[in-house]
Amino acid sequence: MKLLHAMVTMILTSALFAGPVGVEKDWKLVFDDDFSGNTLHQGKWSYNYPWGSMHNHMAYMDASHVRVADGKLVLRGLAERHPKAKDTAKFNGKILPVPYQAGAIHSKGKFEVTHGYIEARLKVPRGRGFWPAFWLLPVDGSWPPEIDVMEILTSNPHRNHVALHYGKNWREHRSHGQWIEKLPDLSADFHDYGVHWTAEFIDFYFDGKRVKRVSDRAAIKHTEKPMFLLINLGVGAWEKKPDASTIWEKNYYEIDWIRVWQKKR
Ligand SMILES: [Ca+2]
Repeated sequence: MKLLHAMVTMILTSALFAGPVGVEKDWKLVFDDDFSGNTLHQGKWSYNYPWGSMHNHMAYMDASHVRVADGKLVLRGLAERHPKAKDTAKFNGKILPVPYQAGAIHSKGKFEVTHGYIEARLKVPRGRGFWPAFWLLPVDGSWPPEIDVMEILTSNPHRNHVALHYGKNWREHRSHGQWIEKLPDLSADFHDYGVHWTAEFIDFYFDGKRVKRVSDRAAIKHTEKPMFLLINLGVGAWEKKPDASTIWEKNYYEIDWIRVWQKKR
C-alpha cells in the first residue's frame, strides 16, 4: 500500500511538474517548497530580511510570526510593538512609526537564480493595512535591480503590482512597473503569480496568463546577476496604515508552494 502510494505520488508529481503553468515545456525544476511538515525548511530559507528585521514599512519582522502548517507557509501581523524595533522606518522619504510586527523569509545564501520561471501560489490577508510581497533581490547586495512578482496593497485586493527596478545605482534608479487591475478578490482564494525572466524579456504571469512584458533590453541587462527570493508581510507604508477596521486575528498571508524552473539545456 505504501509502495502504491509512493508510485501514485511520483506519477502525479511528474505530471504536475512538467513545467510552469501557462508556458511552453522543456523546463527542469531547480527549487521548490510546498511547505509540507510543520517547520520552515532551514536548508532553503532564513527568517526576516538578510539585513535584519526592519525595512520600508511599519512592522518589525520576527520569526514567531512565521509558521508552516496544513501544507502552507503562514505569515501573520501583530498589532504590538516589538521591544527591539527602532522608533522609525522610512518609505520613499516618509518617516513612519513601527508599532507592529510581522514575518518574512528569504533564500539568500541558500538558493539563488539567474533567469528562469519563478512562481508561487498564494493568498493575501483581507482588509486594510497589509502589504504582502513576493520578490527578488541580487545576492551581491546591489540595488537596483529588483524584480517584484507580487505586491498587493490589501485595501484594494483586486490588483497586483509587478515591477522591474533597474539602473546603474539608486540615484539613477528607474522602473518598469504596472498595476495588473480588475483581478478577482486576491484575499479570497489562492492564485499563481509568476515571472519568466530571460535575457530578452521579463514576463509577468497571473494564473498562467501573461499580464505584462518588459522588453527593454538595456533595463533587463541590469538584472543579469544571481538573485534570491523574498516573501514578506509588510504593514502600512505604501499601503494605508492599519486602523480600527484592520483584521489581526486569523487573517494571514499564506503561500501554498514556490517553484523555480530553468530551461533544460
Ligand atoms: Ca503546499
